[in-house]
Amino acid sequence: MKTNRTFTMIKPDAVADGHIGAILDIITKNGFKIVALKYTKLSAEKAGQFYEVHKERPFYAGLVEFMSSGPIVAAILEKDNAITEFRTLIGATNPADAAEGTIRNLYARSIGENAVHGSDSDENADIEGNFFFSAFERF
Ligand code: DAT
Ligand code: MG
Repeated sequence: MKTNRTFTMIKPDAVADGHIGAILDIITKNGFKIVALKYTKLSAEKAGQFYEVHKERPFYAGLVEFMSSGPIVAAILEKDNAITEFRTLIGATNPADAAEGTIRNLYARSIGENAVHGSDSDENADIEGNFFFSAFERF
């Protein structure tokens, strides 16, 4: 298991709001190397699979609908201590609680439409990266 990688998505709100370039710029300026990158769109079925861990939560249906509502950017990022460093860079789930200058503070619309995803563990970073990328699409 690689402990220096995380997985991210720029979610449909931030793509629709025109923030792909700004967000990738923040990510790379903060020392993350992009080792896989894809512009794609999740079907409701795929979004449901990705967020399966939340399927009993009251927000699950809305989350699946939102995440399949438009294109996203998926990426695997590399940096020492990537999971923790990236969670710090994106800020709290609810942008109202996200620290100044974090990606969610700058670009999220709401707790549900919060601009970016970041893996919460090395194990999930592996699972999530494999969900989107084959061995030929990562470097
Ligand atoms: P995070 O994305 O910060 O890891 P999470 O894993 O708890 O947060 O939840 C996954 C996503 O589900 C989150 O990015 C947005 C949505 N979500 C979480 N809590 C929510 C809530 N209370 N209301 C609406 N959407 C919520
Ligand atoms: Mg999470």
